[in-house]
Amino acid sequence: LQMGTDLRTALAEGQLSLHYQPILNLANGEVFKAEALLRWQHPALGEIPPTEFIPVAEELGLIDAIGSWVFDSAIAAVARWRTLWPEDDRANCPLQISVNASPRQFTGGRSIDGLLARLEALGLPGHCMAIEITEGMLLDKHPAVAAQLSRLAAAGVPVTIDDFGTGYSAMAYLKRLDIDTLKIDRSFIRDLTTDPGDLAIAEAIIAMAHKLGIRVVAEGVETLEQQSRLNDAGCDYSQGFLFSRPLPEAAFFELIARYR
Ligand code: G
Ligand code: G
Ligand code: NA
Ligand code: MN
Repeated sequence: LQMGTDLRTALAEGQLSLHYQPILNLANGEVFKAEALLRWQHPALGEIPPTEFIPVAEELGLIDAIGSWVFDSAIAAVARWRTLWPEDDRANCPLQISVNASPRQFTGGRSIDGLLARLEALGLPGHCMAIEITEGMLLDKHPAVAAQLSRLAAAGVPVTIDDFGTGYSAMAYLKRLDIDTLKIDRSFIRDLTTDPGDLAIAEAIIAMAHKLGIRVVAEGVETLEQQSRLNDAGCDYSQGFLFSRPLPEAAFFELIARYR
């Protein structure tokens, strides 16, 4: 597989980068959260989307190395922000960057160990990071997943369920596991203002989450109408092209400096 060979080179030669998509706090208009999204600039083929190369990385056993690189790079970005804006020191954690994790990273890899060690080395509290996983990972009945989630919770690293509402899993895990945030999948947000069914689902997710002490991010918010409906429904955070596309670090820092 050519892509596998290229991916090894990409990691070694710095062709990977992270973009950051801000997550807006609807209650106060501030931005203290963002999602890190992996980008690969291939020297010959141009940008290759993560939906194409992440599955290859998983198959070839490269995902742990790439995942560790993602964790380290996201933590380094928080540390740089702290250096650039030393006055912005809310409890030592001026920014929370959430990173997507693949199942493999929870069931045998070393990247969770690496993440916790790196946070400690830089003196950053756990909530400077958050980990996004999908419901499917909780279905696998891997005892390793629950154990890793407990370790993250003990270290103060919040866990987000990504693409919430699209999986097949039962929701019992929501009270069993220490889940910080649900991210409503963007398929429910797209037609929110015209499809009463989508609005009902979003409202029900928000109400249920809040009763369980869980926060809610709406993903894929593209219009003001969607955002104000979500705000009316009590949604905590908005992420989507309306506020900002995923941005390179410098542009991301410039943008969020104006929202705090
Ligand atoms: O940014 P974009 O919409 O192209 O992302 C597409 C998909 O790739 C998303 O589902 C996202 O979760 C996944 N993805 C992006 N970055 C990472 C990453 O660092 N690790 C993993 N495992 N998945 C990622
Ligand atoms: O699967 P995951 O939720 O991690 O994927 C996040 C992806 O969603 C990112 O690749 C990002 O580019 C994309 N995304 C973020 N906001 C929007 C939006 O408002 N509209 C659309 N269509 N995609 C979005
Ligand atoms: Na995600
Ligand atoms: Mn999603």
